[in-house]
Amino acid sequence: MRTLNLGILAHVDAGKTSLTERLLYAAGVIDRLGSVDGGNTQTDTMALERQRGITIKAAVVSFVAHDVTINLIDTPGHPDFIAEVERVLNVLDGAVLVVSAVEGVQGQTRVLMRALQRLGIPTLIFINKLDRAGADPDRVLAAIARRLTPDIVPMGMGQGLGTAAAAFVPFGPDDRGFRERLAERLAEYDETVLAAYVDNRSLAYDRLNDALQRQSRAGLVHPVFMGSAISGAGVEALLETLVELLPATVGDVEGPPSGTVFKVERGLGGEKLAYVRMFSGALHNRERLQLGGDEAKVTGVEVFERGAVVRRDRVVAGEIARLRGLDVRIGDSIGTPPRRAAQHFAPPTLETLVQPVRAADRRALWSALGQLSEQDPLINLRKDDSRQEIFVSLYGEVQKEVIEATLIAEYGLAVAFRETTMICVERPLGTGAALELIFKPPNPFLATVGIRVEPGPIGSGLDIRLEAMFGAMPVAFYEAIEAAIDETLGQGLMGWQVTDAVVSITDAAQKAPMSAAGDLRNLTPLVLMEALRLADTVVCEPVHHFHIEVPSDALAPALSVLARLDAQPGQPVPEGTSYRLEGEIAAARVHELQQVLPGLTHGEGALETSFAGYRPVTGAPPVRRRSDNNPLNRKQYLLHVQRRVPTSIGEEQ
Ligand SMILES: Nc1nc2c(ncn2[C@@H]2O[C@H](COP(=O)(O)OP(=O)(O)OP(=O)(O)O)[C@@H](O)[C@H]2O)c(=O)[nH]1
Ligand SMILES: [Mg+2]
Repeated sequence: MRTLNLGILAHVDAGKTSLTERLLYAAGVIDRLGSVDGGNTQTDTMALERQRGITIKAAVVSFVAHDVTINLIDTPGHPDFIAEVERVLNVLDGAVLVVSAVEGVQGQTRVLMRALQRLGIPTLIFINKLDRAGADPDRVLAAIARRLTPDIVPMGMGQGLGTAAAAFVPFGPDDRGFRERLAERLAEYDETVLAAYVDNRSLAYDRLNDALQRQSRAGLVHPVFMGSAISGAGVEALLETLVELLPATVGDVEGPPSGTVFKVERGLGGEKLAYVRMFSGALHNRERLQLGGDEAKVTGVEVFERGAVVRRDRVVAGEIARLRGLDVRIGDSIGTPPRRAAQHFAPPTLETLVQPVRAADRRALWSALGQLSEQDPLINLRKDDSRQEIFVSLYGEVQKEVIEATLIAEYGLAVAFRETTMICVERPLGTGAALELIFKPPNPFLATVGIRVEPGPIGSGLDIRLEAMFGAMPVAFYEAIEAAIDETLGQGLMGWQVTDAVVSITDAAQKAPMSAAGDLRNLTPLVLMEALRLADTVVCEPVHHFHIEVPSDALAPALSVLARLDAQPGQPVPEGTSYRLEGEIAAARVHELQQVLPGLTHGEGALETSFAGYRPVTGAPPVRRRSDNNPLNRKQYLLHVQRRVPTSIGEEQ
C-alpha cells in the first residue's frame, strides 16, 4: 500500500488539531469526535496540551483513504514550538496549510509557507472557521495570493458564512467559470493547456483535472479548500481529493536502509521511543545497526494504523514507525543519511537562567533538562563555569512556561527562571592573523598553526578554508584543526558564537612521529583567539521585523510605546481607518510589545513579528560568561601545565 506522510501546519489556533480530529472522524477511524476545548482529541494527548488547549508536540495518527495510508502529523502553531515543525518538515510528502477565515494570513503562516516552498513540499490550503462571525474567505484568498503565493486554485466557495450552517460548495466540472480559471492557472506549466487557452478552445474537464493533479502533486499550484473543523463543513471534500492532489510514496524497499528520527519521547517506563520515517529499505525488529559509531539493536517496531499504534515485524520505505531500543536524538539518521536536514527556521534567540528551588536538585535538574533537550535539540543547555548555573535557550515565554510545567509534572522539580536575555552573536570587524611555530617558545605544543580571520557575508555562518596542503600531514590532523576552530568559535571575544566569518588555515605542521592530533587541536584555539582579537568583533543582537495594524486613534500611543522599546518603525502607512506600522525591534522586547499592544488598541491592533536577523548592538556590548564546554578554558589551562617541549629533535631523543 502507498503511504502519504502529511503534515498539518498553521499559525496558532487556526484549527489544525480540530481538523485532524475531523479527518479521522470522516475517515471512520474514530466514532466519537473529540474537541480541543473538551481536552479529548487524538493528537493533543499531553496533560499540558489538554489543560492549555494548545498543541506543544507534533503527533502522528493514521487512517486509510482510497487505498493510501495517510500518516497525519499534527504540528504546534505557536512560534515558540517551531523546533517541532522544523523536524517534521524533513519527513513530509505533502502538507495542508490551515488559515483562519477570520484571522487570515499571519506572520507565522508566511514563515511556514516559505519553508514549505523552499523544500518543494506539495501543499494544499484549507481556509477554516467559515462558521465564525467575521469569516471572510474572499479577503483571505486575496491575502493568500498577495502574501503567500499567487499559484492558488480555489476549489469551491463558502456559503452561510459566520453561521453554524456555513458550508463549502465545491466548483463542479460543469462550472464554466471554474474551468476557465483552471485553464488560466494551469497553462503556465502545461503546454497543451496553454495552447488551448491561447486558441480560446475549451478543454474537457478531465484533462484539466488531470493537469491540476499533476501540478499540485509537483507543488506547482496549491488547491484551496474551505470549511469548518468544528461543524465538519468542507472536510469530506478535502478528504476525498487529498490523495489525488498530493503525492503518496512507494519507497524502494530493497534499497539500503535510510531513515530520519523526527521525534523522540519517553515511554511510561522512561524508555526512549524514536519516531522514524524510512526513506529507503526496511528495518526489522531485533535488527542490529550502527548508530553514531556504536552498535544498537531495535527492540520494538510499532506503526500507526487506523488511529491506533500496532506492533509489527518491520517498517519499510515510505512508512513512519516508533522504534524502541535506540539511543537517538531528534535529527539523527538511521542507516545511510537521507536528504540533509537543513535548518529551516531561525534559531532560538533568547536564553534564561534556570535555578532549582531546592539547591540539592541541581544535578537532577541538569539531567532532566538533558533529557528534554534530546526531545527538543534547540533547548540548548549551557552551564556556567564557576557558578555552576544552568542556562537554556528559548523561543519565548510560552516555551518557558511549558518547560517549567514539564519539570514539575514529569520530574518533580520546582524551578525558578531569572529574567530572559538575548542570545547575541559576534561578527569579525576586520582581518586578523596569528601564527605559532613548532619548537618556538612559548608554544608548548608540537605543532605549527597559522590562522587568518576575516568577515564573511551576512548570514553565511562559518566558512573554514584550507589555504594549502601542508606537507604530508594526515587528514585526521586537518580535521582536528577544523574541529577545534568550530568548537572555539562557539564563544568569541565577548563570549558569543562567532558567525559570518571566513577562517583560513594559513599554516600547519607537525613533527612525525612525535606530534599527535592533540597538539594541533590544543594549539588551534590559542592561535585562533589571537587572530580574532586582532580582527576584533562586533556583538550583534537578534531583531524581529514587526508589522502592526492600529486604529487611527491608537497611532500616537503605539508610536510612543515603540520608542520606549527602542524599536525602529518606518513611516506609518494609512489603510482605511487604521495605520500600518512596520520596522525592527530587539527580540528581547517583542514579548513586552505583545503584552502592551492589545490594551493600547482596545484589542484591535494586530501584531505580527518574525525573526529578521542580527544587528550590531548600540552602546556597551553585553558579555556572556564562558561555559564549561568551551575548549578555550581547557586550552588556556593546558598552557600552564608543565610539559617538556623539545626545541629540536635531538633534544627530544
Ligand atoms: N468556530 C470555530 N472554531 C474552531 C474551528 N476550528 C477550530 N476552532 C476552535 O479554535 C480553537 C483552536 O483550535 P485548535 O484545533 O486547537 O487549533 P490549532 O491550530 O491546533 O492550535 P495550536 O495547535 O495550539 O496551534 C479551539 O477553541 C477550537 O474549538 C472552526 O472551524 N470553527
Ligand atoms: Mg493543535
